[in-house]
Amino acid sequence: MKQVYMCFSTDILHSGHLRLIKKAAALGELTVGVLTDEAIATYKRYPLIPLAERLEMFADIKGVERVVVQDTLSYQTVLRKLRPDIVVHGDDWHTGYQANIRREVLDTLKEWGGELVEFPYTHSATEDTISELDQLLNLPESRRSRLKKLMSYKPCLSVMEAHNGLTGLIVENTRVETPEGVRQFDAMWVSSLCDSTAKGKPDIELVDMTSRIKTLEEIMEVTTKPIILDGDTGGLTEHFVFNIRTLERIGISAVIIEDKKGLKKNSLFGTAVRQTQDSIENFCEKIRAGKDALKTRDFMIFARCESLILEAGMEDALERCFAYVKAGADGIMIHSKRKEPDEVFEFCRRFREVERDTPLIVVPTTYNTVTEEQFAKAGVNIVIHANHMIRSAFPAMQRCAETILRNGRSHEADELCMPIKQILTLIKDT
Ligand code: SPV
Ligand code: MG
Repeated sequence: MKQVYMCFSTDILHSGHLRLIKKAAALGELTVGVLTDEAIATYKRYPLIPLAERLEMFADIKGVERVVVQDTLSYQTVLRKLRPDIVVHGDDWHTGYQANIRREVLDTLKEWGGELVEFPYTHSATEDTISELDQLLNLPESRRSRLKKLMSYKPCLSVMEAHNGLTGLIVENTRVETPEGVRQFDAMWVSSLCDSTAKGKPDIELVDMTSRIKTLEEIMEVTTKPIILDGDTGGLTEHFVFNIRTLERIGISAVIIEDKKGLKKNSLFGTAVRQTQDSIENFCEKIRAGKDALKTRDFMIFARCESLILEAGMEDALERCFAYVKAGADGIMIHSKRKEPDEVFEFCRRFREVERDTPLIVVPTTYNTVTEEQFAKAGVNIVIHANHMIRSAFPAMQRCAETILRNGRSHEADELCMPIKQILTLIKDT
């Protein structure tokens, strides 16, 4: 009897899948590979049904002899292990990122003379319903816990700034194909700088928590990816404990609070403006009070250290961060405004000598020649691109405004603008 292999990433079965399974089972003894949550999350949405349940689901289908876990998008490892005579797939993977995977399957099968059988892929109306089910991913319980899950899957997460519904949609939906596969952002950063700037206000904790939460709600309404909030200093501890519960309840995954006090100014001013660092004792007390106020284990408080920004030195940064971890911080964000990454790398190395697992976060706005891959090697777990949606939008909008003023009409600005047809259909369900 011929050995047949198929792999599935779907968590909701429809008649198209069942027909394909029936055809595959008719060719021989069918093994179904089930992709791990981790592998699925790297290229499309996070699965609604976890791996263990999906394994059971496929095992119960008539014609499926056995199920195995496939833990990468690439079939190579699993195929070399099983050496099937036939691999079955729908004929919808000739283009895009899947084309590389298909080519690799063909090359691997050649090693033992196996063959690829492709059946016509049939779109099912159920798939439209499934994409509506994606909305379940934005329920607070589901979204809140997903940052922690993603951190357990991936050594380093890529996080992008969003400051309203539209930028949230861009972070949610932007995908690029690279030779290594599809890339997308893992989560969103709701920056105090960008949230304030979008409202035409300075980044000095003037935009209050009620307004910050309105921004969060706007983003959350149209997206599903987890959110890290820039919580500035966290304010008074007595206020922080209330605010943090609100954030946890609405489905935010983490807040980052910085160890400054008094009138906060943006860190990228460095020592050019007066900024005061809080005492280790006070800041640890704030972290402890925040942790005590939480109701779930999913929500995280990350402590942000400003010692390097304020030129208080590496020893001060390390002493503080070790204390913050002891006080219960779920991770450390080390901030720097140097052009070179040296001090951040030194911090990571020395921090990791003591704290092997505590998540480390960096915000490489100034030292941005370093890639996420290089940060991952240095032990960093989250890279935040903190302000790039608003910084790219502003010059584009200003150029358009100037072009219209200069010409007394908008014709010359057309090339700077998205076509009307596209803006009309940019938002789904318009
Ligand atoms: C923000 O994005 O608001 C931050 C990061 O706090 S930074 O602007 O670099 O201080
Ligand atoms: Mg900020």
